[in-house]
Order: sequence, then structure tokens, then C-alpha cells
Amino acid sequence: MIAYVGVGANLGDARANVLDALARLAALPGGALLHTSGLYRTAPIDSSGDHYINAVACLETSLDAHALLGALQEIEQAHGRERPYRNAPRTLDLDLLLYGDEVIDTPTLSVPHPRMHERAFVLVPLYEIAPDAVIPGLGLARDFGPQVADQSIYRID
Ligand code: A4P
Ligand code: MG
Repeated sequence: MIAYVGVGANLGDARANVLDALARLAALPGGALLHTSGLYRTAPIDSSGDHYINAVACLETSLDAHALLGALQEIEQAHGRERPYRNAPRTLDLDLLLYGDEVIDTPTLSVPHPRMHERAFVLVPLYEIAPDAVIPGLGLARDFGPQVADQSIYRID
């Protein structure tokens, strides 16, 4: 299965945390890291604190979606992720954006990620590695670009 994972951080050394997360994604059992976007500096959306560093990764994985979510949460925990409140600043946040063309709606997992089409910090890195990506139920990801054009995002490397 091909999966896309959004990576974000805005506490501590956010750039280092994102790079370490990409390395850990590459090391997940039963799969491979196929593509990673560049790193982007983005303004917080519905969140507080410093700017974020964001990226998107494309994985090939044999894990089912819930097992992959568990693996992502283990990587967050390795970075000492605390959850004092929703959308709090975070050392590392990993979101499962797309899992093939599946639509999943369980108490612990919603795929596609329900807010991905509203966020430049997801869409811009996603277009970079997957210009034709489709959000199941919504259509081409790139068609949502104009709606997020006012959100500040700069590629840093
Ligand atoms: N969950 C359900 N579906 C998913 C999914 N597809 N991927 C559940 C990951 N998790 C999923 O997540 C809460 C619960 O969501 C998890 O236990 C899981 O079972 P969380 O990471 O603990 O909480 P959160 O990060 O506060 O919520 P969430 O939903 O990830 O927040 P958002 O909406 O993704 O927003 N601004 C910038 N510039 N860059 C960012 O990266 N990130 C957020 C987080 C807000 N603003 C931002 C950024
Ligand atoms: Mg999250």
C-alpha cells in the first residue's frame, strides 16, 4: 500500500525533529520510504507558538492503516510528544494523510485526514512529491491550492 504521512514540529529543534522522523519512517519494518518533500517553514494554523517545520513523506508499507498509525505514534512518543490540549505546540506530529485510496472512519483513525485539504502545510509538500494526488471523496489535491493561497509557507531546504 502507498501511504502519505504529514510531519510537523514547532517545539525544540523543529527541523532536527522532522529530519529524525523521516529517518525513522525510512526504518519502519515491512516497507520503504519512497519520497520525501523538502522542508517548509509555515505559520501556525489553528495552533499557537512558533512557526512550524512541515514535510510530507510517501511510504510503501505492508502495515494496515491502524498498525501504521500505531507506528507513527511510537515515533511521536520517541520525541517526548506531550498532549496538554488539542493543537498544542508539539515536538513532533505525524498524521496519516492518505492510505491508498481508502476511506477509513473509526474512533481512532480518519483517512483521508479530515483537514488536509484546508492546509497549505500539507498540500504544498504533497504537490511537490505527488502532483496528481487524489483525496478520496474530494478529488485532486491540487484543486484545493487556491483556497489555501493566503497561508504563509516557505520552502527552506
Ligand atoms: N487520528 C484520527 N485520524 C488520524 C490520522 N489520519 N492521522 C487520531 C493521525 N491521527 C489521527 O491526534 C489526536 C488523535 O487523532 C490521535 O490519537 C489519533 O487516534 P493528536 O496528534 O494527538 O492531536 P493533534 O495533533 O492535536 O490533532 P490533529 O488532529 O493531528 O491536529 P491537526 O488538525 O492535524 O492539526 N500549523 C502548521 N503550520 N503546521 C502544522 O503541522 N499542525 C496542527 C495539528 C495544527 N496547526 C499546524 C500544524
Ligand atoms: Mg496529529
